[in-house]
Amino acid sequence: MSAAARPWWREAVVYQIYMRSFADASGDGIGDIAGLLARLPYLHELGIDAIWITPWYRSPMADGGYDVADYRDIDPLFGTLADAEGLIGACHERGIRVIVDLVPNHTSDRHHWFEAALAAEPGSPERSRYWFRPGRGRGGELPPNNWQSRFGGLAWTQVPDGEWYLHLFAPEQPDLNWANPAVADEFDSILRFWLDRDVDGFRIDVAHGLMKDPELPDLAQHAGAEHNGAGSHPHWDRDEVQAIYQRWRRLADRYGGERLFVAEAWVAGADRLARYVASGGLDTAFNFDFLRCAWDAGELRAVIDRTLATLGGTGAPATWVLSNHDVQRHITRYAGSPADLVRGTRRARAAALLMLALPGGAYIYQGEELGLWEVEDIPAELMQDPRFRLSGRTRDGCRVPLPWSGEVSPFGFSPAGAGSTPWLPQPDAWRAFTATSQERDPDSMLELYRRSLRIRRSHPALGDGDLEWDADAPANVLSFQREPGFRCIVNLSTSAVELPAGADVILASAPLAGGRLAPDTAAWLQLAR
Ligand code: TEU
Repeated sequence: MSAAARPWWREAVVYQIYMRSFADASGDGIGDIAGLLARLPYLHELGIDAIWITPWYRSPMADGGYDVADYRDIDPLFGTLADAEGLIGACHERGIRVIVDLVPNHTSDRHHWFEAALAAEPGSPERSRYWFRPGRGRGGELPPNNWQSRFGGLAWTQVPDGEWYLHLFAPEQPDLNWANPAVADEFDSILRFWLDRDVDGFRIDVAHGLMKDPELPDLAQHAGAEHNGAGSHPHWDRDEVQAIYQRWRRLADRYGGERLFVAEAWVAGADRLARYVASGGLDTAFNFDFLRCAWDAGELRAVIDRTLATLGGTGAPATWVLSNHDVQRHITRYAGSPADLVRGTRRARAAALLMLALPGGAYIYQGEELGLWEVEDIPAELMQDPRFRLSGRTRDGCRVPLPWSGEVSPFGFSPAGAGSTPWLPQPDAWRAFTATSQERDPDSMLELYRRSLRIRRSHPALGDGDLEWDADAPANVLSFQREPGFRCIVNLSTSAVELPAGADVILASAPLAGGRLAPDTAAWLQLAR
């Protein structure tokens, strides 16, 4: 496919906006649409193709907005629907596409459907939009089955009349019953609402969770994980979910304009993931195998090969992702134990060049371009993640508001003199990691991202396509070539390696020592024609 003929999303670099933590214009310590609008020049300068905005809808914020009370309105914390429309237009003027986050697995317990369900009788049509069931035991005092919430504890909560309702996440997030046609119709209408506002795509939250075995059987002891790899787990990655996505595909195709659906699906490996992008369903899926992979040449190569081989059969492009708002930031993940952030940062710089050189699209999570790490000392009383309350494990450490400028918190996140504090505390050490300070430093993480994205945009070998591994690469070195004339080399070994003769280094993640590539360093090379 020629570059002009292929859909934009086959090679897009998408920047994830976690709105609460991106930029605060109103001064309440929580990021908002006006803050994002004011920072569009920064994103443009960074050189990304699209932004994905995590849920901005009306929500009681029991799970940072992943508990939606009204899918057709914006939460007042973030702005208004008119602000959202204005933002979409402003992004398009700058050539930035907009992907919104669709949350179809569950609503908020404050959604009018759930309020109506609580007010209605057992067995009513209102209850049948969710999963209400009588309990077990003599007086129904035991939950209907043994399913567990992803956030910890039972996946069932009892209501005053004795019935129980299912929630695979927090109790404030009741699961919708996708076997009820009213649910599917409602989501068709929600998709149209946002397509009519000209969004370029949707990220599908918990895409692997929508269908449940209608018998709601107990999980076998060993099947408690997120998947069983066979399409028959009682509630994860069931084969029937694909019919929903085929229906959405048909709906979006009527709009034209290459709308993207990207699946957030935690499943058992590349084969299962390929189902989401095959046969007229979603377009791409987050490659969490890459995100979960250790800093190890053999393991990385195996994930890359498996990804490309499995997707090859579907025609869908690969995606690559290192961090998001649910997982430990990758600098910390790569820092090893005992945690060595210098080592973590060196590896993260090399990983960025690896990710951006691979065939397909890539996702950048806000702040990774600033070299931010996981904040691990947030006091318990300031934690906001519902998972912390339910299981003691928090995701707040990767959600701390960004440092933009200045020497003290809020580091330009909120306007000067706002008098508020950011909704999660920022480390003092981030004074050396603000966007403004990095803009002046050619060796900063920000400059590495800017330069690599600029090269990626203009180099004909990068983006969509394929790769060929270099058969002569030394042990623990990843080296691959892309045509025309490009090579990426990543040194995961413990000693420096020679670069091939006659190649020009176009970018390196660390200074080269006498033409040699140090450990935990990557380089992009232009090969002689
Ligand atoms: O996450 C879905 C999900 O399955 C998570 O539990 C994921 O496995 C875990 O966070 C990895 O550590 C999505 C959203 O990304 C997350 O922020 C929401 O809390 C969740 O859905 C519920 O909507």
